Amino acid sequence: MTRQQKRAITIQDISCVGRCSLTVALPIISATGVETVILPTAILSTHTGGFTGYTFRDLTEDIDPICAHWQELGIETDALYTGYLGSQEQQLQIARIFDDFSAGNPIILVDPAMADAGELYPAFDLAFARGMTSLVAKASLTVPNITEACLLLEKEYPGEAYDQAWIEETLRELAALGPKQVVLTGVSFEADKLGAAAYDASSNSISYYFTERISGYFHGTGDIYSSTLLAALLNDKSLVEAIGIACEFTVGAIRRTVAAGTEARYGVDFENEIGNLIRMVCS
Ligand code: PXL
Repeated sequence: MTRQQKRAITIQDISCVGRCSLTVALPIISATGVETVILPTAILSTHTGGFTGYTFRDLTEDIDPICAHWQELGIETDALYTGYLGSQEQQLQIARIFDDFSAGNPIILVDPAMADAGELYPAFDLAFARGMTSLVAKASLTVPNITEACLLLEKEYPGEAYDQAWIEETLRELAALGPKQVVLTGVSFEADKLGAAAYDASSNSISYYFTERISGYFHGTGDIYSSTLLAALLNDKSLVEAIGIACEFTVGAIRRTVAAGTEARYGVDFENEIGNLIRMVCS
C-alpha cells in the first residue's frame, strides 16, 4: 500500500503533567501534517525533574506485543524517534525495533534524553548511559545536549569552558559512534546567545544557529527541540534549516512562558506557538 502522508513512530514515556516526551512529540509532529504513531514506554503522573511523589507504570511488557501486531499489519514508517526511556531493557528492545522497522531506510532519531547541566536525571546511572551509547550507534541522527554528549563519549563535562574547536571535535566524535547527522543543543559562545550546532558527516559540513538566551532552566525544551527538528526534516527541510526552525520554535515557547510567569517545572507554552511552527515548517 503506498502512503501519501509521512509517518513517524515515536517511542517515549507519557509524563501526564509537565509537557515533555510524548505530550510534546505527538502534538508538534502531528501539527506539521505528519502521522504520528506513539509507543508509550511508561506512564508517569509527572516527569521526574522538580517533582516528588510521582507514579511510574512501566510498560516494557507491552512493547514487544504492540510491535508484533504492527508487523502483522505491515506498518512502515519514515522515522523512528526515541527520547526518555525507562530502563536498559528498553534500550535493548528499541534497538531490535529499529531493525524490525527499517524498511525504506527511515530517519532514526535518538535523543539520548538522560541528563542536563552536568547531571544525570534522577532515575539513571552510568550503565544506562553506556546503553544509550549503543542505541545512538544505531541512529542516523542524534540530538544530545552537551552533558549528554559527554556521557555518550565518556569525556569530561566542560561546563561553560569550551570553544568552537571543542564543539566541532565533539560533533565529529559523536558521528564516529554511528549517526551521520549530529545536532548538539545548548551551545553558546556569547553570554546572550544560545543555540545549536549541526554536523552532517556525508558532506563533512558544520553549521550553527543562535537565538537570544533567556536565562533560567525550562523543563522539556530538549524534547520540544528534537520533535520540531524531526517535524521539519519530515517536511523536507534541510538539516541547516531544521536546526534554525527548532531553535526559533523552542525560544518562542520559552518567551511566552517567561511572559506568563508560569512555574518552569510545568513545561513551556509551546501550544500558543504552534501557528508559528506551521508557518515555518509547512511553507
Ligand atoms: O526528556 C525529559 C523527560 C522526559 N520524561 C521524563 C523525565 C524527563 C526529564 O526529567 O523525567 C519522565
